[in-house]
Amino acid sequence: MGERVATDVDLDGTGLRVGICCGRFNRDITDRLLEGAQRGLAAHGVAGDDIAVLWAPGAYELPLVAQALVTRWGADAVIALGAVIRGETGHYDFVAGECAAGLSRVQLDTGAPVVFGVLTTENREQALERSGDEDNKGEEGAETAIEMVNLLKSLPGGP
Ligand code: INI
Repeated sequence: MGERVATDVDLDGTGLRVGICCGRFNRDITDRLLEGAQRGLAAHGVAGDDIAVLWAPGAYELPLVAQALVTRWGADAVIALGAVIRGETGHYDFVAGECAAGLSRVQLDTGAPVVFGVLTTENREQALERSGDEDNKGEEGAETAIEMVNLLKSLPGGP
């Protein structure tokens, strides 16, 4: 789990609906991120029935799926999981950049937090390191999703 400064962060996920969209590209890595995200959500009280998992071809498609999870399934937050590895693609910058920009747009357009759990690494080894038991960006993403929903709920007029 990544290092966080201790604050009064609310990580109670009870009753939250969380969508997870995963890229099948580099699936050995994204499977590990998904396991981490599910572990993190369960640890903070999100019920299995309140989690939807959708698989897209690759990271480039994740923004559209994230949008559908919010607008059509009613997700309170979405965790987007993917792995874009520079050494293995000539169009790394396009795939990673459009994925990041699209996910950001979805969260601003819908008002629902969309977590960027997409690994963008130089090589496979780095991607494995960031999807392991100690350091897992999927698990970290689960906490970010819950924290953001609760943060927004705490504001007057929040969801
Ligand atoms: N998609 C990924 O998720 N990771 C990659 O590393 C990757 N590479 O290497 O190209 C990748 N490409 C596929 C892309 O996301 C789309 O699925 C495809 O371009 C069709 O739109």
